[in-house]
Amino acid sequence: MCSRLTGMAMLMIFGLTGTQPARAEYGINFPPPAADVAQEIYDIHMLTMQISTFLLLVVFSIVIYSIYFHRKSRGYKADQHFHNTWFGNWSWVIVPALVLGVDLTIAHNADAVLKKIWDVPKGEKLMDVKVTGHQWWWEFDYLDHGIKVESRYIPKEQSGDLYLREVDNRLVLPTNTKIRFLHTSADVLHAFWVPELAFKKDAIPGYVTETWSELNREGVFRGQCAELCGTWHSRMPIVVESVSPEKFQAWVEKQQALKVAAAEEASADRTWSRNELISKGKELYNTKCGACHQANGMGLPPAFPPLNGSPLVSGPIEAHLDIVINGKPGTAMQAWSSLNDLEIASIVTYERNAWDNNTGDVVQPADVKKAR
Ligand code: HEC
Ligand SMILES: [Cu+2]
Repeated sequence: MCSRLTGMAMLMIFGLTGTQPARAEYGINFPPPAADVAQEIYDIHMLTMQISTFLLLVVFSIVIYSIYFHRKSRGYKADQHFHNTWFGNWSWVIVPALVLGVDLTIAHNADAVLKKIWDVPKGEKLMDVKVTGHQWWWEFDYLDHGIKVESRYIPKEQSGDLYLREVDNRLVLPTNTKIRFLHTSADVLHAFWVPELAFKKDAIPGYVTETWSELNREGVFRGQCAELCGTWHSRMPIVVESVSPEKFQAWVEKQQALKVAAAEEASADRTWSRNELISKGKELYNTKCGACHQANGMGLPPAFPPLNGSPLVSGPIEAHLDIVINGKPGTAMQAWSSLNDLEIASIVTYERNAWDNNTGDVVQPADVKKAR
């Protein structure tokens, strides 16, 4: 706390002496922006800090001076005629007018920058990225490239110092490219927030809203879900990896190749062994389902039911496939139909054989295809 206060005092003092963003090194200012509009926000922040620091110094100097020199023990007699002087009369108007002038200066700047942020450039093609918030992970659809990225936090054992700040798959974006973000949510309110990109935007179920940004430097920028969205709101970090357009193109090609390979692997002609399905299924279950149903299958009742010992999971395969493929409307159990046949087959096989669920059942991709 103490070092924080010292840091803040330093920030205020240094805030007065320069306009370069070097103060970020103190670690308590905004992170250095990575987009022009973000820089403008940063500049407004610094302007405001400088004005308020200046006013603070003026006011406190007068207060401290008065307390010391005008104290009773010194025999100070209060001026009985101040209000009859010209300044005594007019200061009540002049001072508020000056303060209002300062306020309006800040407001005018802020308004101009806000307009820039909210007005997505018209008349040119922007790169489109659809950002969908889920409990509790992010889905990024690169609409122009046919790529989907699922981004989830990494557990403490693997993330070390970056706990709740690192993800398995980053949002890779090119520099010097205008990008339009389309925000929506699959369940409850979330908010996409990466300070270096300039904006914070709510993800609202049933609505699509847009923002835009243009990165001006490479780097790794970390943000968070900024709308309380349930138990693991804290497990929704966002990591943007900003790379040159050439590196981005190479990344896109690699993702597209991976997608083709996965689709080929999943094609229903192949019959998989029980062990193959279980080991694939375990990994998929732990990343995609474990947040709610837990790695040990015990869920978190009453919100999230256990799958261990669940009559549905050890009952007919059709009903099990049905809830996984179609979800259960009105609950947190979403439809997982975007997973391919092999993925669903392995997860379902795993659930039917994991923990105490020794059904011995094997579900093949062909069964999933039929159930869709
Ligand atoms: C965001 C939380 C969440 C995630 C993630 C999730 N589920 Fe669920 N799941 C639920 C909830 C809530 C229910 C209970 C729905 C209801 O009210 O019947 C449920 C129910 C189920 C059931 C039925 C259990 C029973 O006994 O009725 C199965 C099977 C199931 N989920 C499988 C999965 C699989 C497979 C995945 C991953 C691909 C998954 N779930 C991911 C929340 C989740
Ligand atoms: Cu969230």
